[in-house]
Amino acid sequence: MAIWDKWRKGLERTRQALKARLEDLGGQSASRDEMLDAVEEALITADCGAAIAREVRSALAHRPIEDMPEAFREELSRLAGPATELGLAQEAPTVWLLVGINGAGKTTTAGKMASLYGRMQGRKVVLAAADTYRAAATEQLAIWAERAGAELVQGRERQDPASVAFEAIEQAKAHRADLVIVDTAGRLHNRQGLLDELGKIGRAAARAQAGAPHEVLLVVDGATGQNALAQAQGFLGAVPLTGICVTKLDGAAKGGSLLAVRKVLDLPVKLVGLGEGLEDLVPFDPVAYVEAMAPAWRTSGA
Ligand SMILES: Nc1nc2c(ncn2[C@@H]2O[C@H](COP(=O)(O)OP(=O)(O)O)[C@@H](O)[C@H]2O)c(=O)[nH]1
Ligand SMILES: [Mg+2]
Repeated sequence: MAIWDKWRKGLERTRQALKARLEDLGGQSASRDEMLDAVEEALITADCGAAIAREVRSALAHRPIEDMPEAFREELSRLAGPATELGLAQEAPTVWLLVGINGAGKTTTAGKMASLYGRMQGRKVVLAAADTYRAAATEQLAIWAERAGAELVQGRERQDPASVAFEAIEQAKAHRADLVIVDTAGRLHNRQGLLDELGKIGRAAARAQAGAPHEVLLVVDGATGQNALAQAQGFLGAVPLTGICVTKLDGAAKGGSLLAVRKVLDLPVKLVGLGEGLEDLVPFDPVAYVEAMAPAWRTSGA
């Protein structure tokens, strides 16, 4: 499937939700206030959250009615931020760390990333299974490694996750691999325990390779809407994050949550998950995001 079709299909439900609220406005020759109300409600329906909905509303309030559909898209684009590449090491291997709560989609994303940046772009990838608390977590990553054609470094059960990350980087150097993607655990006995562990993994990576980790991506579940925001806030300021991966944008009509998460973290969205398959992870593209999400609607002035 072409990338554009993936975006459209993934954001189908969100687009329909926005459309249901916006598309009749032209025919009814709605007043400015009715239109602004509809825009605000539509954005809340798509889980952008009240702050973003108000922000877009006030930006549109001064525009001529006939410009509103275009201004709506412009605002969403501005809020989505620019497309940003993932950071690379000057000298291989590059190390990328995935963090986030249980079920957010870290392991799946690690596997999809190995396919996207490995097999599809010709890089040699090592996947590090640093979630050593559950045997099933390593098995799940092993299946992805197989599918993506990547090497897997797995720890013994209960092995210190930081030492698994360290060994994976050492193996990548020995095997002349380009990229190490570290999958981590999402749940520990408490939040501080998790954050301490992630900090320790980061320091182990830095000992093994200069400048590592070159990315620390927070993986958040976009299908949980405003809960994604709470997930993000839990990590805010605790781990030095460099970017966001929003998964499951296809899962519900809550694609606007991406905007809310970006705003609260003030970090670039770098990747999005648009489905469960190996090829359903794509680099974030704000133009495709807005085009796929914003329905075509006209105003009586247009
Ligand atoms: N529909 C959809 N499902 C996803 C996506 N990413 C992950 N999932 C599903 O989310 C569930 C949890 O993913 P997992 O990678 O195990 O989460 P982890 O606990 O953070 O490692 C799995 O059933 C995945 O198939 C996505 O982009 N779209
Ligand atoms: Mg996992």
